[in-house]
Amino acid sequence: MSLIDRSAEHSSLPFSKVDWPAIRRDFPLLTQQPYGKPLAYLDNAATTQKPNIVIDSVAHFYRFDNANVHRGVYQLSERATAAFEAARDKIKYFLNAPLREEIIFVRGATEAINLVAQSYARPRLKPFDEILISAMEHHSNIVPWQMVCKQTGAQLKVIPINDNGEIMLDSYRALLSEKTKIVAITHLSNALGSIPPVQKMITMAHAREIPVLLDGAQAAAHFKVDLQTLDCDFYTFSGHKIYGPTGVGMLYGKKSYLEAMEPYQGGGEMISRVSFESSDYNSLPYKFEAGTPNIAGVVGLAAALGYINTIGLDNIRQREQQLLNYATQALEQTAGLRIIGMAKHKASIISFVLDSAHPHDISTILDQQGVAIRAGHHCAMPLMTRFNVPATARASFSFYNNESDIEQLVQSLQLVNQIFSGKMGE
Ligand code: 7TS
Repeated sequence: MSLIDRSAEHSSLPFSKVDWPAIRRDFPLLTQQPYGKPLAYLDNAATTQKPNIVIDSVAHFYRFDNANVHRGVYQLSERATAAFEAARDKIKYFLNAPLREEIIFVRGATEAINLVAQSYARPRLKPFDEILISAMEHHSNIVPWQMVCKQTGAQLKVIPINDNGEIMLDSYRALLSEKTKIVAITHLSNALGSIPPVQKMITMAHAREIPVLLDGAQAAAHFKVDLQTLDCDFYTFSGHKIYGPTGVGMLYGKKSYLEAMEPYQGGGEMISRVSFESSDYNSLPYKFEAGTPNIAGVVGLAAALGYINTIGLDNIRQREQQLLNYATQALEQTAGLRIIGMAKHKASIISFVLDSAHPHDISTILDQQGVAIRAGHHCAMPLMTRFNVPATARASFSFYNNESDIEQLVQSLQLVNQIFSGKMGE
């Protein structure tokens, strides 16, 4: 166990006192030695590893508390319900959301965006209305809107980005119009690491009374998100990218919007009365939570948020910025390497290409050196087109990574260069 104080919900530990090596030891998977090499897990943007406290809380739930929620009147069910609803409060505080009923449990960011697309946008949009997204969205924040466009005749408009991977605010301003019915943008690009100026963008959209959805799938794990300050209308993140289990995530929506929306999934739990003629929907948040939820996942997610709070998101941000700077400098010195995405405001995600090798070859060779990175289009194919590359290699860092992981990455890239320049064994 690390030496951080788990009794405090919010850590007051100063940065210099945080024991990062001890924190790394909280993650049992990281001690593996693939091919006999230390594991440098650098695919945190795809999913994060889980600390013992999360693994243990899920196991504890199944061992001692497992029952369905909101239905049984026996002790076990009441305990499961209490744990489930306590997690909702935890998320509310984690994001500084105004109300607990504004937090809806879903499978993940993908399901949350589909929910807003189908329940908010679909019934309201008319032909030639516009949905505004950015050029650096994940497919999860593109395809659900394309589906709504097909269903309603609305049109998808795209805010361009500059060569550094930054939103072009003047173009955004010009694209906002009375036709714009919703703006949906990422809070942190999974493929570039760019952090868009979302606060400004929300203010600009709100000046025209246009609601804004922020895709926080990446952001929530890297820096403090304060929904009352941001004032966005919808926000989402996935549990598995924030040290929690897979298959669980959350959607925040302003109560006024959620109340006016019809659910797009029907089933148990989301109704207050059913007859064969008609049904009345349950109150918020349950009206959007049809069926048995991922209860153990929700419990694990609450444990993950508690864990993050004990380290402190400010400490996490500072540590990850150190790693980002260290890695950026080291990678820039690697022959033939070009970083894609040099935004001024970035989190710890670095996409790059090498002159000598295709990203898939890079990641295969790196794997044999114990380095796990992602290669491909990162579910952001239009972004690859924007930068005129078929794919990139991507290293994404968590606070549990360290300088040795980065050195292992850089040395392995030098090996790739040697192999592909035919200099091996000379
Ligand atoms: N939005 C962003 C910005 C993402 O990075 C991802 C997943 C999603 C939405 C979808 O999240 P899900 O949990 O619902 O799947 N991003 C990645 C990635 O970069 N590599 O694998 C998944």
